Formats: sequence, structure tokens, C-alpha cells
Amino acid sequence: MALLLRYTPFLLYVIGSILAVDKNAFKSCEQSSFCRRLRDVKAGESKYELDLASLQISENSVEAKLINTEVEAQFKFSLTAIAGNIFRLQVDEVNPLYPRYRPQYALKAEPQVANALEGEVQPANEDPGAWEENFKSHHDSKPKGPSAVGLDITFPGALRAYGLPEHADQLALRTTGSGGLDPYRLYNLDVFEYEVESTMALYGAVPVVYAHSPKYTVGVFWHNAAETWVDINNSKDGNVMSSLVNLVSGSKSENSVEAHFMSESGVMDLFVFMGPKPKDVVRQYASLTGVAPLPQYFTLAYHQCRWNYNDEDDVTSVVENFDIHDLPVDIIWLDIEYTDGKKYFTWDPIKFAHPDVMINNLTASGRKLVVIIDPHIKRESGYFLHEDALANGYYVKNKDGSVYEGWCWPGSSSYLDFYDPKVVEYYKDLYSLDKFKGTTNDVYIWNDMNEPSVFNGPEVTMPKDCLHYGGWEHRDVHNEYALAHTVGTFQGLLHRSSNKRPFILTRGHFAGSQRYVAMWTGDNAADWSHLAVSYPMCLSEALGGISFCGADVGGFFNNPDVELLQRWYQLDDIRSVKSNVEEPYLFSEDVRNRIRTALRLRYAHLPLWYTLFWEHESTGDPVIRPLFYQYPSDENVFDIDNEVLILAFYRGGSIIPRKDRPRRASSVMHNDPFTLYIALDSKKSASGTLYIDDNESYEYKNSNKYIYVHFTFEDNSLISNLIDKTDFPTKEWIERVIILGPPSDITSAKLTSKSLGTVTLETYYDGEQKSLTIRKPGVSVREPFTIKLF
Ligand SMILES: *[C@@H]1O[C@H](CO)[C@@H](O)[C@H](O)[C@H]1NC(C)=O
Ligand SMILES: *[C@@H]1O[C@H](CO)[C@@H](O)[C@H](O)[C@H]1NC(C)=O
Ligand SMILES: CC(=O)N[C@H]1CO[C@H](CO)[C@@H](O)[C@@H]1O
Repeated sequence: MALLLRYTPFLLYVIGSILAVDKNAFKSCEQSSFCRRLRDVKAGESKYELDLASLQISENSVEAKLINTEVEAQFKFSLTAIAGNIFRLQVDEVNPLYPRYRPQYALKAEPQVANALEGEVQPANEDPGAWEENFKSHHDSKPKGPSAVGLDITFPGALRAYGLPEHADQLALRTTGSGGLDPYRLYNLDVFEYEVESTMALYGAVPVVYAHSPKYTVGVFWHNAAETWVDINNSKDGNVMSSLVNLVSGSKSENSVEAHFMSESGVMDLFVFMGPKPKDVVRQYASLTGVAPLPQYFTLAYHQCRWNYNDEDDVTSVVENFDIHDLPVDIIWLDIEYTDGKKYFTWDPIKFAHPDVMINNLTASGRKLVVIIDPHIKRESGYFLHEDALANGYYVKNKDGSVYEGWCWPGSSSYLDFYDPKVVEYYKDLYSLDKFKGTTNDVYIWNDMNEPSVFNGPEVTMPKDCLHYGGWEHRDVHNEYALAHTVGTFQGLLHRSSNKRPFILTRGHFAGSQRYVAMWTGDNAADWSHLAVSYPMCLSEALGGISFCGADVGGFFNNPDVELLQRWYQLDDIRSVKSNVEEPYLFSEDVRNRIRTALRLRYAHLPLWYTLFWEHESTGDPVIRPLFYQYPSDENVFDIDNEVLILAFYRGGSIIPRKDRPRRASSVMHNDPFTLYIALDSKKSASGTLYIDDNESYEYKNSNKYIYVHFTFEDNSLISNLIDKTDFPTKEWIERVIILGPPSDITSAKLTSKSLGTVTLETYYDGEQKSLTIRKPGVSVREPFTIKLF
């Protein structure tokens, strides 16, 4: 979202820091009283004792009283086995004066207790001491006074730790500590033009850490929505050589990683994932917080977004120009200026006088529209939403019970309280076609500024003593606010059209957001460091369950030079949800041609992305993966975060389904034929998958209307089979097969299938490309077949 000096109170602030984040605007650990205090607690100084007389051990849990020796407070400690090789550790006050907040939306359901004695929970391979928690914890209990919680976790033997998005930093977590780096801070904030290589808080918070060694991987999820700081101590930080020496010499590795979680309030509720491999911990985390449901096909294509398209003619001419210059585009985005005076769910009566006609124009050419809807509401009498919210008490309150007022794009604003179920009911209705007049079922939503951003608030957000439904202070729920907002939007879009998968892009996010939204990395800058950091940022989000992550192509702030822009488009994969730069047709012919080539390549790979997203929904495996995830025992890759596995598309051993016919939008590629690219490995074999459905509805789930094809190449034969017993009446067929690094002396190929019988196919070698092409198999993707090379 643009921060283009639109409001005077903010103007002064921006001028002083136009080229860099203003660090003084945001707190350091030293300036946060609870962080400073908790950081100083030393291991020997714990005030907690476990009352062993109270110990109760059942088949799946251990419970005991924990006594604070300083204040008169009793706590209940419990350790429970959860299905899927997970433990849950909880500490709560026995007789709290005030209850402590538990996040309401992060978990997809209440975790199922496992029967540990039946062997469901196995200790991680190799090393039974994979994690230890030290109760050098703080657990304040003064009524409405300090209520911080902290916990130290040690991972003996670990060489690296990953996780804790969102930070503009490298993927492997760095050692923080007194005198050195500030702890990783998780506190959703609107930080414009953030700096890279920083542990400062950004727009989203996912409190999960994975500790990794060549032998095992374990993880912890800190289930708390309050402001959180995490100190990491990787005792041999970055020293891969010493651990290699240990391995080679056979001596026991002395490495360990410590994570010290510190939250301002809330319960202590920790999930421990026992691995044993990266794939397992990520799946274990997904089993608790859920996966991203398969998005609509078009959402994976190219999005054009700019601040700001001014009127309907602007939108029409942008699309026309894309067509004239033969550049594909699927979605046009409208920032806040489409509204009537920054009132959401309305249209500017002059500039956007016929939104329905404009939208139907777009959809007639196979495109969709995304419009922005933020959670702040303009305080203007006569604005229906403001009047309704005031009359029904839908806004977040000050601590004295009056309605909270802050400053945002519309000027004086109040904020909907999405923790109140009545507000969610009301809000979801706003998206229906009779309420949000002028929209159609082809309009999707961009939820921005939902950290929430408050220009005149402390650290550009809401004061912590504001009150939410249920009496919770904003301090308790802060990191979950954006998630609560997007749950409302998601329900709204489902309510509007129950058989179309919603598409929502959010900036603020929390653990579990993946079940509702895609996210992007906010207001990045047009420079090489921001292009580079978008890789580790999205990889970290993907490990934290949020695979549908992108960065603005070309950066949001400043104008990229042409070279940077070209590279951005060329490296563009699914990380870029949208582009925020000048439309590509405005560049010189030379640049335009290169951008066109890059965009066409992206469109050619849409079937692959779509397949990966479906596989993500079925398994929890991230769509983009860092190298250590795939090669967990190869220490040389532990620090590589600028290569995403999916770029290694054509790694030997893979079969990639592509649609190579250039088109203006993904919606007109539906019946286009496939080209299969087969990259052979050293054993001259390869395999791959392809998923196809109606690309927009829930029929794939409700009536098994999809096909899932498995391709294998072995012994000079390509075999295609359907994996599941399902069907989808597609007309798509195989137009061509291209084998990279092919066997030599092939002169022909024979295809055999039920409907075609056995037919001979033409083949030819391309000496330059070192490939063999099999022409026109002409077989439907629905039908199992074999192609044998002779
Ligand atoms: C990290 O842990 C090591 C080993 O326990 C210790 O010597 C070192 O002081 C710690 N570093 C910080 C920054 O706390
Ligand atoms: C819709 O498309 C027609 C035909 O191209 C054009 O004349 C008209 O201005 C468009 N209307 C809007 C509101 O975009
Ligand atoms: C992008 C895409 O392929 N869109 C298609 C989705 O499916 C509907 C109905 O099958 C088609 O009409 C779209 O063209």
C-alpha cells in the first residue's frame, strides 16, 4: 500500500526517513520493559519449582503443580502427547485473577490427544534429547500488571535454526544476544521501506522455530498472539567447517541451538514437533495450523497493480495496451482511490461511475479485478458502515470504553473489532453483491493495513490498552488481528459465492493465515538487496506454512533501473504475487521483449504451480522449498537461501508439464495442449505429476472432479497413469514430448492407449538443445498411455 505522503501529520515523519526505515520509530528490546527483564533472567535464577507430590501421569499426559517461590501463585504444568509425533506443553495459572488469552484462529481445530503408550509418539531418531526446556522462565501474575511469559528451549546437537517469519533477513536464524543483535521481534507493524539483514518486526508473525542437524530436525510452535521477542543462540553460528570436522573425525558435535521465547502476555502453550526430518516437522506444524487450500488457477498468473489506476478509462487502456503489446495479464488491481472518499465498499461516483460495466469488460477479456478493503473505517457521519458500527458497538474501544479513534488513509478512523462474532457476521455480509454494489463474483480482495496500521499510534499501530470483545486488551491479541480480519473477508467471499474459491491478499498475518489468504512482503524497495531478500523471506514463510507468498515485482518504493527490473521479471516465480511498477509496455522494445519472454515462461509453467499447490493442500509440503529441506544431511546447503528448489525445475529426474502456446490470459489456455519436458537423470529415468480440475470451484473436493496424473520415464518408455480413481472431463491433450539429455540412436516412438491403439510417432533430435522431440502423441491427458522409444 502506498505511503505517498498523503496526510500532513505523517508527512513530517516521512520526510526525515524517506530512504530508510526510521529505526527510532520502533522499539528495541532494551526499550521494551518486558523484553529487557526476561532477557536478563539467568538459568539458575528460576523462581519456579515443580511440586513432585502433585505429579499425575496418565497414558498420554503428565500434569503437575508448578509453584512460584516468590509470589503466592500456583500454576498447572501439563505435557500432552498429540497425534502425529507432537507434544504440547502448557503452563497456566490455577486461580488466575484474570484469564490469559489463547489465540483463537491459529489452530485449525483443537489438537487431538494421542495415546502415547500405543507408540504413536516416537522420540526423534538418533537423539532422544532432541529438545529440552529450561524453566528459567518468567511468568508474571500481577493482576493487569505485567503478565509476560518466557521459556528457554535448547536443541542439543542442532547446527541451524530456521523459522520465525516475517523478517527481512537470511533464512538461517542468526545468534542474537546482549551486546549483539536484537532478538527476532514478532509484532505486526507497518514498516515502510524496511531494511534488510534485520531482526526488526515486520507485518506478520509466525512463532515457529525448526532446529536442524544432518541427523534430525525438530521444531517448536509458540502459540501466543502477544508481542514476542525470540533470542537465538547458535553456539557455533555459521561455522559449518567445525561441524564438518566433527563429523569427519567422528567426535561428538558440541553444537547446540537455544531459543528463548518472551511474550508480553497470554498463556504459555508450546507445541514440540519431533521430526525427524525437515519434511516431517513442516507437516507436523501443518497438521496443527492447516494448509493453504488450492487457489483458483488465475491467481497464479500475472497481476498488474499500481498505485493508482485513476479511473475506468485507465483500467480499460491498461488492458488494451497489454493486448496490443502481446503481454499476458490476468488481474488488474485497484488501490484505495477507487472508493468514494476512502470509504470501503463504495465506488467513486465520478471516476468509477460504472464499476459493473468495467468489471464485465474485464471478465469478457478473461481478466479479473482485485480491490483493496482495509480494516480502518472512515469516521464520517452518513457513511453507512460507520453509522452501523457506532450504533451496534462494532469498533475497538479505548480502555475507558469509548470508541477508539486513530488516523489512517481516510483521516480520522475507527477499527472494526473482528473478535466479536457479531462483527464478523455483519462484515461478511458486506461482500455480498447486493451490499457491495457494482461488484460481481469476479472481484477479489486485497486486505492491507491490517497489522493494524494507525499513523498516529505508538509504533504506527493500535495502543496496547485498547479493548476488544471479551475484554481482551489489544496487547493480548495484537498479532492475530490481521488473521481475524481476513477470516471475516474469507467468510464474506464464500457467502457471496459458495462454490468459488476465495482469493485474498493480505499484508498482516499470523500462524494459520495460510488457511485463508496469500500474503506479500509489503512495501519493499526497488533495489537489488530487496530482490535478493525476497527469496529467504518467502522460503521462511513457506516453512511457516504460508506457501502463497510474494514480493512486489520491481519493488514498491523508488523506481528500479531497467536492468534490475528485467532481472526481477526473469527471476519471477510464484514469489511475486503482483507487480507494482510501471506497466511493462512502457519500456523500450528491447526491455519489453525480455519481459514478455519472462512472462510467457511463467504462463507456460502454470500447470506445474497449480499441481504443486494441490499437492501442498494434500500433504502440507511447502510449494517452494529451501535446499536443506530436500537435502537435509548435506551441510553445504544449510546456508543457501537464494535458490528455491522450484528453480531447479529441470533438475535431472523430473517431468514438467507445460503449456507453451502464448496467450493473453490464463483463462484462454484452459483447453490448450501440454508439452511434457523430461529431464533425465544419470540412470536415464524421470518422473512427475500433473493435476487438473475446473480451476475455480470446490467440485474437486466435493465430487472428486479432478484428475491427477503420474508420469514415469524408465527403460526408454514414458508411462502415464491416473493416481486417484477420479475423473474430470477435460479436453486437454498431449501435443509434444521433449526429452532433455536423451538416449542416443532413437529413430521412432510407438504410443499405445486404449482409445488410440498403437500408433507410430515421429521423433527428431535437436543437436543444439541436446533434446529429442516426440511429435503429436495426440492422446488425452485423461487416458493412461505408454510411449516406447525405438
Ligand atoms: C551462547 O551460548 C554459548 C554456549 O552456551 C555461550 O558461551 C554464549 O555466551 C551465548 N551467547 C550469547 C550471545 O548469549
Ligand atoms: C467497456 O468496454 C467498451 C468497449 O470496449 C468501452 O467502450 C467502454 O468504455 C468500457 N466501459 C467501461 C466502464 O470500462
Ligand atoms: C484459467 C482457466 O483455465 N480458466 C478456466 C477455468 O474453468 C472454467 C470452466 O471450466 C473455464 O471457463 C475457464 O476458462
